[in-house]
Amino acid sequence: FFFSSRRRHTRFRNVTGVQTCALPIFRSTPAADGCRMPGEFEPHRGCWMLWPQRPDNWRNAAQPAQRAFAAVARAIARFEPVTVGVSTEQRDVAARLLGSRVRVVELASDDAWMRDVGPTCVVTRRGVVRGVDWRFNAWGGLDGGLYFPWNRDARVARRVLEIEGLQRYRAPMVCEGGAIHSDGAGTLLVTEQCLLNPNRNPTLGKQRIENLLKAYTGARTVIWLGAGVWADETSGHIDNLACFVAPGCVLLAYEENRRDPMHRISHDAYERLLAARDARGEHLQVVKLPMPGPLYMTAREASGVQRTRGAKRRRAGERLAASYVNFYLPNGAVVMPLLDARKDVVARRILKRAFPDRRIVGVPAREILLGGGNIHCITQQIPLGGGA
Ligand code: KQY
Repeated sequence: FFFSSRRRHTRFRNVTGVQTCALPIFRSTPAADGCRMPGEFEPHRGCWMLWPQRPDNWRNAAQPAQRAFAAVARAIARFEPVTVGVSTEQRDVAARLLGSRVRVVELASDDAWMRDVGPTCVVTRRGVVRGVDWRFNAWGGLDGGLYFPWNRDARVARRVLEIEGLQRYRAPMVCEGGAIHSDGAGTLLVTEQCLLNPNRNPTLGKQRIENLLKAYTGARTVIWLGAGVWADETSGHIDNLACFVAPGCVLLAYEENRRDPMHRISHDAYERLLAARDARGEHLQVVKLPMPGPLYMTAREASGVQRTRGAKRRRAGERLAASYVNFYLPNGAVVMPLLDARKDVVARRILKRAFPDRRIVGVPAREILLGGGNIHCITQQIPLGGGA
């Protein structure tokens, strides 16, 4: 290790009454240190989110999105501690909407996608939690990225780890938390569309990317799916397409309508999953989760989003990348997006069957979808771990 004691803090700062410390960075990798990336379904210490405010991504000065984010935070806070990072100017608004059960800390960001800008946590064999800080380029940098600049987002993972008092690995590749799902037992699920996209790591080939993913998550097997959800502006994040229920079982967003361009994507993913073996050498059970919609942005919704040169333009009639796979798993529950009254009930029933011991809590999520993601994308868990 680069250092040996957690007490060797280098500096202290205050964030809304939270004392934080910048811990030295590890020069080794999580894999070399015997770490693994837990599944999201494993116990959590808590959940982190960010507060939406940019008017060129969220309509009507972000007010409807803020209400939706607050509903998600309050739903999760029934099951585990939630911290929301907010800008100084939004602190009071956020605190009022989030209520007393949610911790609010000042934290600068460019938008509100904690899954992608927050740390990916790993645990050592002794159960000590550490964080991986990936390089971030706003889902594609100057080649199709969603906004510019993104320098505040790029610092979020580090700040979260400082506030949590967790040690950090700095990964030498662009990646987002929503681009990987772990089964906690050595298997990673990813899409080629995202991780092999030249707008992420143009100088790295597939084998090098796979090796880096393994080095920084402790995974031994990477299962590559092809494309992500149709019209997904993240270049096809896995977290909108498929996720693990437990080792050996995957939920897949599946579009049955053969005339929908999403059908071919779902079916390709289904076949790849059936053919795959996980890190234990086992085949996977694949559960199909129907998709909402198709859903489109209305003219009224698009007109509420400010047009700027620094952010992707929102257009009326655009297909929305809606998926019920984009849920969050707090301790003892599933917080799922409600997106389409005709399909929500079926999705809820399938989720209940997949997670019989968890409460299923639905939260209206169209406002989050309008910003380009959903409940999973705006949350990031800190695993409980189990060590000293
Ligand atoms: O899929 C995610 N993990 C994040 C979605 C980000 C969308 C940005 N507009």
